[in-house]
Amino acid sequence: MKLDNATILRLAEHLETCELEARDTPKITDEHPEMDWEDAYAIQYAIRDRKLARGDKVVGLKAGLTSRAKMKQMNVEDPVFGFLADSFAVPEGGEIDIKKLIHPKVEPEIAFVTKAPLKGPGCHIGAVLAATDFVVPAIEIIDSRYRDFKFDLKSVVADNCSSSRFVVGGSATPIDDLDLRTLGVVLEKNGVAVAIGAGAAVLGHPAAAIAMLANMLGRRGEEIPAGTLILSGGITEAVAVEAGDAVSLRIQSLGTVSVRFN
Ligand code: 0L1
Ligand code: MG
Repeated sequence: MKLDNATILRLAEHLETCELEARDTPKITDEHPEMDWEDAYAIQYAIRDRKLARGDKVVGLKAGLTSRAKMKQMNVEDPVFGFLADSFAVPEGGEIDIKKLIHPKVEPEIAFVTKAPLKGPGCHIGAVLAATDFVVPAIEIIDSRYRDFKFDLKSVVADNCSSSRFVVGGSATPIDDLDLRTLGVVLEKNGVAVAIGAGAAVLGHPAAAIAMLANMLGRRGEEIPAGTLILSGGITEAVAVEAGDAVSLRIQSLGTVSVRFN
């Protein structure tokens, strides 16, 4: 690690305050170019600790930047992971007050819920499929705290990978007879299709993102517990939204999920 503990805690407080007060900031590596990956995840975990201390619960995990479209949009090469707190959850069909966010974008995702723990290293797609209870369609709302979404990967990781809100659909689908790679995905904004894709856009198979996450956590001595909700990553590039927008996601065989911004 390159940063001392006081700096980690100060940066966590800074980024979380930006999140809670909906204001942006230059990326933190401008001030700390020496920051390494351990520092980046230490800041993210310190944000998580701040939320837990305030009574939030961690209800899930997310893999980010798992599709070529997202990597290209953000000009980065590697996936990342973050956590989901209960305060991020929005009910299906619910409304989000855009004044509480900075510059939100929506992403169409397949969310997994596990029925058995997953632990890397060595986790693979087969293990993920065996440990999956069901999948649900999900809209992730990302809202980078960095000005104009301009960042590098370490700054993104520290900022909990732009996590902001998420909405999951109400119908749980077991995966036994599904090929998640070929499921068609249509994201609509105000009734117009704005992004179209298929499950395979996420690392060739959305379960590969979950295996990657288990392996990344395994290197830290952590596992994915049974009963965890996991967003496997945006299938298309993220789409900007503004007040008045209604967003709806339809995933073949999995159903729909929607959210409005006011
Ligand atoms: O969920 C994601 O893929 C977000 C990763 C963080 C980068 C971004 O803000 O797009
Ligand atoms: Mg995402």
